[in-house]
Amino acid sequence: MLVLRSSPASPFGRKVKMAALELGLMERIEIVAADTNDPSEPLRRQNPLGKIPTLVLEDGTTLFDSRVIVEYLDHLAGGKIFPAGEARFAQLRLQALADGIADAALLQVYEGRFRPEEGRNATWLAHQAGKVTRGLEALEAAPPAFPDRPRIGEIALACALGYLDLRFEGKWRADFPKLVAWLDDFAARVPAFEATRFKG
Ligand SMILES: N[C@@H](CCC(=O)N[C@@H](CS)C(=O)NCC(=O)O)C(=O)O
Repeated sequence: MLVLRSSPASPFGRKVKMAALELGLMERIEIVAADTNDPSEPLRRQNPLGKIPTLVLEDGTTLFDSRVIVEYLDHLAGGKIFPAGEARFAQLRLQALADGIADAALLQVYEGRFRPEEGRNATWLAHQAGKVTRGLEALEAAPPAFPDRPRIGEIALACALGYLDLRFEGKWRADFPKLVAWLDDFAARVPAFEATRFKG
């Protein structure tokens, strides 16, 4: 079995789980929850960065981060969610943008979690929020069309939007109606999205 160290709320862990479901690999993966704040967590030996998702292979080799893991899973499945040729770069770019939105959102969450209120930096929070807003504006201007099966860029985007719903009470929805419609369509066509939703 492959072991995925993750947590239910992680947008990057969700991306890996959705990719595994889409690729038909979920039966080969055991998900073991990781506490990234626990200094005694084996995760810190599995991934010196102490980050999730981290994938432990059968021979003990570990793979991180999520972009490497999804490429590995796609390789195991014979190449389904990373298209060939020019289309590959459009998907990699979309994944980078979606992951960047999730990263900037996560950093805002961490600012609230790790810093006492009086130490929080409003300028830095606004800097991160700007990345999310500009990313969503770019996507709203041209929501990515996707064919019958989602590819890695679209999977990453759904996870980033799902994370904004989870941690920011879906406030983005008021300003980005085309992306709301895009996510509704994605959720209707890709059961793996609902199957990996964290409701807590
Ligand atoms: N670029 C990484 C980002 C992973 C990441 O930021 N994971 C968060 C949880 S969603 C984490 O492990 N945070 C704990 C920490 O930074 O110590 C990826 O794509 O996997």
